[in-house]
Amino acid sequence: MSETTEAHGLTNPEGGFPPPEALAAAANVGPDVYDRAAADRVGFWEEAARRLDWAQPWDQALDWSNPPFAKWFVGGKLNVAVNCVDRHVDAGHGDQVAYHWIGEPGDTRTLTYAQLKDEVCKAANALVELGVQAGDRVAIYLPMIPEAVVAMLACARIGAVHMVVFGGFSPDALASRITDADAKVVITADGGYRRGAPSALKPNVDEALTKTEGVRSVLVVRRTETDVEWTEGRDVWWHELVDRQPAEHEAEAFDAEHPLYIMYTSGTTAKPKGILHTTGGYLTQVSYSHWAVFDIKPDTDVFWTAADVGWVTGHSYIVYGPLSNRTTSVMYEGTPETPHRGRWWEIVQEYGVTVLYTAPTTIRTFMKWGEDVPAGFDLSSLRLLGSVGEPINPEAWLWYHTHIGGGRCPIVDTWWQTETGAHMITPLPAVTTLKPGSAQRPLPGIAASVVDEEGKPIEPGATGYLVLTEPWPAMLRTIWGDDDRYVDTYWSRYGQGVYFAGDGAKLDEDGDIWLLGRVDDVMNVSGHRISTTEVESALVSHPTVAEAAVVGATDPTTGQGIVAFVILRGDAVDSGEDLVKTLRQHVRKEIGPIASPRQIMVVAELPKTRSGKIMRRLLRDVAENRELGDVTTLTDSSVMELISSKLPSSA
Ligand code: 6R9
Repeated sequence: MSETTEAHGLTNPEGGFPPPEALAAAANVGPDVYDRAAADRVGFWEEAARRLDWAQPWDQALDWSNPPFAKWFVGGKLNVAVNCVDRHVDAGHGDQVAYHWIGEPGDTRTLTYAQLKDEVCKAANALVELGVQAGDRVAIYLPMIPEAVVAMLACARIGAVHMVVFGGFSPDALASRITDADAKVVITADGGYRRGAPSALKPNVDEALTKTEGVRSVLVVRRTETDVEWTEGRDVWWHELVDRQPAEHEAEAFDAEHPLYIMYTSGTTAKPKGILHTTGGYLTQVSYSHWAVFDIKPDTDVFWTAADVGWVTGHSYIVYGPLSNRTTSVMYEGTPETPHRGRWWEIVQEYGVTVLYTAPTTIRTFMKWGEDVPAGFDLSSLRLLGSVGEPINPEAWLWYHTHIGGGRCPIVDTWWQTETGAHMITPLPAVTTLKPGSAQRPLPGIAASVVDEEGKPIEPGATGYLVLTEPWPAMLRTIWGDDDRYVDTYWSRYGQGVYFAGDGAKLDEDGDIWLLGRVDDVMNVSGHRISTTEVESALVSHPTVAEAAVVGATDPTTGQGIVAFVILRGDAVDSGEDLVKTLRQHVRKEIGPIASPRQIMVVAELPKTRSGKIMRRLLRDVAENRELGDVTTLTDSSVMELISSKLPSSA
């Protein structure tokens, strides 16, 4: 924790970053919260659940009589859409902006809570007209436009289960998800804007539907005005069906354990897992964590989760968390470099964004572009920053803190998963003295531990596996249609009631948790366990490196050899062998000789999923000279061709 690095001219102070006084004085949550939650964990979550409107109170807060199948708020009933929209309108906040939406080409839309309510009611009526009933599955394959939020809430309102598929996924990926979830309706658009051009969606749906049966209707939003093929009797325009519906819809309250949505996460190899979330517990934890971790002030904050709704982060922190807390949010359709590299900072300046939440990969991209870009904008409205998706290396943390946060904004590094539904390990901005690179402590009400192979808690200073030792309200309830796989994947490794997260973690002397990436990203070099994250972090701490991806490739002598792919910063010169030597030495110095990469390759891009996770599996294929595996979940599949063509050894 004491390391101070000269790289990028940023320093990492010995004592960490204490909470800013003004923020702490006015914070939603103070230091007492941890003891309160520890004294009565379930009672703490009941208190959090009372932040919502229940049509019928629960009889039992937690039923854990049949682990790992949890039931929260048993007997309680509520409607998620009413909690996210109607109750704010009823309380006189109808004119408050729910979303400042910004299209990539520069078009904008403002949606107040009252307007959102009307749209959601109309869409709910439209789905009913299409024959959708409570419990039916509806696939949503949309760009980042307001209709994505409206469609999700309309489903929630009528008790239909939404299943959002990221717009960058292929027809095959869409088809297999539709089949697995047995969706009856698909909601899509003609296309969306990405990198300055319309990118088609409807043709992908048409193709997907040749590979799966059971879809009766396709509801199509017009966004790009591109021509689309039309299947009469199946396809319906959103503006024709939804716009003519009445803006009134009587919402029914659903059981706390009624399914809310399915979200597929890619497994490493096997078929994607449909993670099932339910109603009451999910909304409770998402709402509480959004309010506590981002210190949300509904009357003054402008909150921006710069992510896609096709990722769980979008579900929990673009839609359900912010709306349940009556937040004003920014929603942006496009990519950060369109039409210029200052687009995000222009948005922060124009809308006065106060809280920004994004992924380390994006922060490293901004580092690569240089601090002069954000320096050209007024970012003084920002008061708090968040990070999610991957371990954030200290360099990127410090850069974000200095060049985006102006040195005054705390950064909450939030560890969680599609499966956990909401934040699990995270600092609290008014309480925690921040350590760059560490997610630090479990959220109040969450029980976590770092254990060894046998499941015994490790000593401070050691490395092990992150586990969750008590059920939590927003936990997944099962894998859709596959209870056995649910039990096997998450709950079998350490026995009953212990959730295996699949992430490596280190405990420091203060008991703070440092996430080390997925366990399958741990390399074994001559019997030493080295995390890819550690080596990546060391590489990125060198002034010439913007981003790094590290994989372990089979090695005849050492078991695995470390292969690194690096992207240089904009102003760095690729001096060939000299640079490679310098970087090797740098890693040696930072971690030790054992971590020195066998091979270092300078590349222009890295293969990433939409949530910003590097697909190391594909890099491993390259490093081991294999045929590439499935590339359908990449944002840009041409990246792999570029990388392969650069490889001297892959010929
Ligand atoms: C929300 C989300 C989950 C995996 C998780 C871990 C990694 C997410 C992190 C983090 C370190 C953080 N991860 N946040 N690692 N620090 N703050 O990303 O969900 O797409 O399901 O991924 O992401 O490896 O296990 P999901």
